[in-house]
Amino acid sequence: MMTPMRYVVLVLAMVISLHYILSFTHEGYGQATSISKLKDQWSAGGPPYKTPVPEEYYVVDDAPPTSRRANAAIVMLARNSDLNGIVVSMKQMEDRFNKKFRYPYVFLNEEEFSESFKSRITELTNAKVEFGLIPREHWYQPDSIDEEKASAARQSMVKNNVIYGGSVPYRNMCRFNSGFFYRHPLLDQYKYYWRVEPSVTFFCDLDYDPFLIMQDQNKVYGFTVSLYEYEATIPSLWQAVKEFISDNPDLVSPDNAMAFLSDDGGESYNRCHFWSNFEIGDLDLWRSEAYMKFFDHLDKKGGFYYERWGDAPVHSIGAALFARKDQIHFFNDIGYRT
Ligand SMILES: Nc1nc2c(ncn2[C@@H]2O[C@H](COP(=O)(O)OP(=O)(O)OP(=O)(O)O)[C@@H](O)[C@H]2O)c(=O)[nH]1
Ligand SMILES: [Mg+2]
Repeated sequence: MMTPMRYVVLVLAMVISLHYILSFTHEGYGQATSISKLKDQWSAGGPPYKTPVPEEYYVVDDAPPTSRRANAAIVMLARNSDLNGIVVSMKQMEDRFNKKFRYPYVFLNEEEFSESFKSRITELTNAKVEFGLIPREHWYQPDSIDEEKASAARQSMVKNNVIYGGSVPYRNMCRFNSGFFYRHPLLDQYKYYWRVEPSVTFFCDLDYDPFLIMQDQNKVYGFTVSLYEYEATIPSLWQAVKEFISDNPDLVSPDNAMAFLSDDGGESYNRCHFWSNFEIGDLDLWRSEAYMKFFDHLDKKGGFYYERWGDAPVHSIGAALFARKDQIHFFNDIGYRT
C-alpha cells in the first residue's frame, strides 16, 4: 500500500514531467512559464508611479527644446487682478520647466484681459501665449437656477463658516472648471493640458516632459496631491452620482477607480479627491460622451449653486469612473504647493 507521502511525490513528479514536456513541445508555454519571465512579473509588482521615468524623457540643461513634443498647452484661468500671482506662477513654470520645453500658454477669463496684463505676461516667456474670453453661457449662473433658493443656500453657508460659501463668482468658477474649460475654442487644437493657478511653487526642476509620459503611457489624468472635500459643500453630490451610474451603467469604465472614491463599494463617498489646482490631463477625457453626459446630469441638479460643488470632486469622480484606474497617474516626483 502507498503512504500519503508517496502520493505527494508521485503527483509532484507527474506535474514536473508534464511541465518539461510542454516546455519543449509548446514554445508559448515555455516562454510564459520561464523562471526569468515569472521573476519579471513578480518584481514589476507595486504601484506604477514607483517605476522611474525612463532616461529618454529627460532633457539635459541647455539642450534645445526637444523635437518630440506632445500636443499640449499650459492653461490658466485668471482675473486681471490675479496678475501678481500669475507672474509668480509663470516665472516658476518657465524657470523649473518650460524654458526647455516651450509649451504654449492659454489664459482664460470671463472678462477681457487688459493690455497691461497681456504685455506683462507675454514678456515672461518665449513660448506662444494666447488670451481667451469665456463665452457668457459658460460662466454665469444659468437662468434655470432658482435664485431665491440659491441665495438662501449661500446665506446658510456663510452662517456656518463654509469657505467661499457666500460667493457666486467662486461657484461660477467651479462650474466652469468642471464642465466648460475644455470646450473653449482656444483649447480645441490641443489634446493635453496642464492647469496652473496663481502663486504656485515648484520645489524642483522638472527635467522630463510629463505630457509625453501621459501620451506614451496612455494616461488621462495626472495629480500631485489628494485630500478630503468639505462635507458641507457637497451634501447631495454622491446621490446624484449614484443616480447617474444606475441610469448609465454602460458609460462607467469596467476597470474604474471606484475604490478610491468609496470604501463601501459605491454606497457612500469617502470625500477623497485629487486637488485640481494642479492637473495634467487629457482633454478628451472631459470631451468624452460619458463625462459630458455626467456633467449635464450634475448641472441639471443645480448643486453648483444650491450647494457649492467644487471642480475637484467633480473631476475626481469623473476620472475615477470614466477612465481605467491605470490611466490615472500620481506625479509623486513633482514637489508642488500653492
Ligand atoms: N477669471 C476668473 N478667474 C477666477 C475667478 N475666481 C477664481 N478664478 C481663478 O480660478 C482659479 C481657482 O480660484 P481660487 O480662488 O484659487 O480657488 P481655490 O484654489 O479653490 O481656492 P484657494 O485654496 O483659496 O486657492 C484660480 O486660477 C483663479 O485665478 C473669477 O471670478 N474669474
Ligand atoms: Mg487656488
